[in-house]
Amino acid sequence: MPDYESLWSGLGIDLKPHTELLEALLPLYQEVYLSQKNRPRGMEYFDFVVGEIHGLRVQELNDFRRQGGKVVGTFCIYVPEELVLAAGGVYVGLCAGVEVGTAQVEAVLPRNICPLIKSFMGFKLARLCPYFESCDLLVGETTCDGKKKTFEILADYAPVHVMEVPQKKEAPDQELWLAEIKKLVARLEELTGKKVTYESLRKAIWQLNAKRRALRRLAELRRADPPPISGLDALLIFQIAFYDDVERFTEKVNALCDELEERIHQGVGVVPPGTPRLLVTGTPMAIPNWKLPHLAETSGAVIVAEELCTGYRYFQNLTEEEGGSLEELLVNVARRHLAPHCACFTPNGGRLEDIERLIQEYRVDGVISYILSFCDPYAVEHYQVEKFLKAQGVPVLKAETDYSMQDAGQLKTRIEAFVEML
Ligand code: BJ8
Repeated sequence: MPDYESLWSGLGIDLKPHTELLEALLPLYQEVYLSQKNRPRGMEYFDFVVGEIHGLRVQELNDFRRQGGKVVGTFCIYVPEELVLAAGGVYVGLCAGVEVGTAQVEAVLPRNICPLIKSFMGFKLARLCPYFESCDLLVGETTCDGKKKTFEILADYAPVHVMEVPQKKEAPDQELWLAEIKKLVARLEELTGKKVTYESLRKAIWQLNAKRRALRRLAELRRADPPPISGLDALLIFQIAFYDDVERFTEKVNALCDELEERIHQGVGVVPPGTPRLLVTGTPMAIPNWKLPHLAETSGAVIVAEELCTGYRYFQNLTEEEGGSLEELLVNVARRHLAPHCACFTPNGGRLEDIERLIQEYRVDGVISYILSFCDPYAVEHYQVEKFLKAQGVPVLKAETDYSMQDAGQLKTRIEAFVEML
C-alpha cells in the first residue's frame, strides 16, 4: 500500500494503534479470503479494495472534500443514499465489524451493548477510522434503542442529524417518514450548499438503482448448483457496496457477473454440486466481520443467500424512477426506504415472507439465524423466525455471537453438526 501516513495524520488518526489494526487485518484476510479455492478472477478488484481499505478510497474522499465536496456518514439502510448524491455529496456506511477502542467505549457506553454499536463508537472515540474522520455530517436514525441513544453521545464528537424511523408502516407512519425525508433534504442542502433538484434526484435514483440491479444480478447467480461464488466473497462485495464509488463499483460487480455467468455455463462452482446450501438471516455483518460465513463455509456448507442488511435487504427494492415532479420523486424515495423488513418494526411479517421466498428461490437446505449479542430486536424476533421455519420443516440453527473469536470453536462444532444433518 502507498504511504498514506500524512493523509491519516491530517485527519487526526491515532497512528500507532491504527497501524497495529491494519497489520492485524491483512493476515486475517489472507486466512479467511485468500485461502479459498477456485475464486472468480473478478474478485481481484475487491481484494484490491480491501488491500487499500484505509487508503485509496479515503484519499478520493479527501480530494473531493478539498474541492469543496461534503462526505456524509450513515449507519443504516433506511437512510436514503440517493438524497446524499442528489445534494452533491458522497456517502459512506460507517457500521463496523471489529472490536476496537474498547476502553474508550466502555467509559461512555454500557459493557453489555451490541458489538456493532461498540465498534463504530470505538472507531470514533479511539480515532482509528479515517472514514469517520472524513465525514462532514453523520446521519443516524431511531431504529433500535442502543443506536438511538448512542447518537446522542456521538453528537458530542461530530455533527449528527437523526432521522426518526417509524416502527410501523401504516399511513401516519408513511407521512411521518416523508416529512423526515424532507428534513434530511434540507439538512443536506444546508451542508453542501446545493439544491436537490428534480434532475439531480432522478440521476441519483438511476445510479443507485443500477448498483442495486448489479447486486441483484450477483445474488441471483447464486441460485445455481454449484454456486459460482462463495458466500464469503458475496458478503465482501455487499460490505464494500457501502463505501465504494457507486459507478465504479457497479461496473466491477457487473463484470464479475459476466464471469459468473460463464462459470455457470461451464458448470464451474466453488463447491461440489449437492453441497448443503444455507441462508443466513438476522443482524448485519459489517466489514471485517466474516466470522460466521468463514466457520460455515469451512464446515462443509455453502451460503447462497443472506436475509441481512449486508445482503438482500440492501438491494431487493428499487426506487421507482418515474415521477413528474421533485415531490413525486421524494415520495418514491420515502416509499422505497420504508420497504425493508428490519426487526425494529412491528409487526414484521414481511421478513418471514422474504425468508420463505429466499428458501424456495435459492433451494436452501438450512437456515442460520444470526444474532449479534445484546441485539434485542433480532434476538426476540428469533422466536417468530424459528416458529415459522419449524412449521415449514426447514432446519434452523440459532447463532448468537459477538466479534471476539472466543466462541469460534464451539460455534464451529454446532455448525458442523447442523450441516451434517441437512
Ligand atoms: S435496518 S438491522 S442497519 S437498524 S445489530 S445496532 S439493530 S442492536 S444494525 Fe440495523 Fe438499520 Fe435494522 Fe439494518 Fe441495533 Fe441490533 Fe445492534 Fe443493529
